[in-house]
Amino acid sequence: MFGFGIAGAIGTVVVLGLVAVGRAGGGGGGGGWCVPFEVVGATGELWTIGVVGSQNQSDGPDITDANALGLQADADMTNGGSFGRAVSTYSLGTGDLFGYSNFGSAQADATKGPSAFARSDVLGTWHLQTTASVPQRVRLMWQLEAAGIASIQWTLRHAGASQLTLVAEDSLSVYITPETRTGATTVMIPAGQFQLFVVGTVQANSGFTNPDEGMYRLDWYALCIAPADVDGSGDVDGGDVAAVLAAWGPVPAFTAADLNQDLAVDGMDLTAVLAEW
Ligand SMILES: [Ca+2]
Ligand SMILES: [Ca+2]
Repeated sequence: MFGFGIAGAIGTVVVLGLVAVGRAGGGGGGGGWCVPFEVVGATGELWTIGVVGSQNQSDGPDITDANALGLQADADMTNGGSFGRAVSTYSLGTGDLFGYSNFGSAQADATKGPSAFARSDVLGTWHLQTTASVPQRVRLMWQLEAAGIASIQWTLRHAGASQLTLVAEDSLSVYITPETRTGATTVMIPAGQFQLFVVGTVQANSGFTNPDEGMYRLDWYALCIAPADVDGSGDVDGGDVAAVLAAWGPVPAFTAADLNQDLAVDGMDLTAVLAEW
């Protein structure tokens, strides 16, 4: 399932003399440090257009609008002999780790008629709450895929008292040529609320030179790791001490070496790393 090395990134973490995590083996109740987020709300739209034009395009679009996120939006129609199909769906998992997955596709089959068009979109914000009341280190991992005429983007922001602050983001847009993009980052985040924003679109058109099918997909995961594992290597060792020393002084929010998130990397952070060696 995790084709981009989650298990390898986690490995086994030893803290305070206890074997704390053995996620790759899957046994013993699993868990890791925590599941970083829980969903406290969602707003947005998930909708599709499956249009099927007649020869003279006199048939207008047929829109399926599923405002209640969590429902699958699906349009599948034939009209005037043409055929278009679009679908967008998403799922959330909060078992061993927090996961979000979104898929959209569009097909327009010219063999069944002229000028078929289909489109699928997602525009949503998921409101997340950290499950811990103290700063925690979170490993973010994602994979983006797109083909045809498609784009997909995610953005994670911290909801501060007066503003939203970017934590991490990535996007992928393609024209015809399929692409896959994977990424990972380790961030130290304060307790509180966050927003996961996702926007994606895909379309297909059989009446022109555009491809008659397309897709986008986003798989996004977040999990807690050892707070002192500054570089996300799976161990707390000299590499983490070096990372703390390299970042010494005032730092911006979410800096990996700022364990207590007081916007400074100093002796308190170094002490915290040494305590979890
Ligand atoms: Ca480390
Ligand atoms: Ca600090």
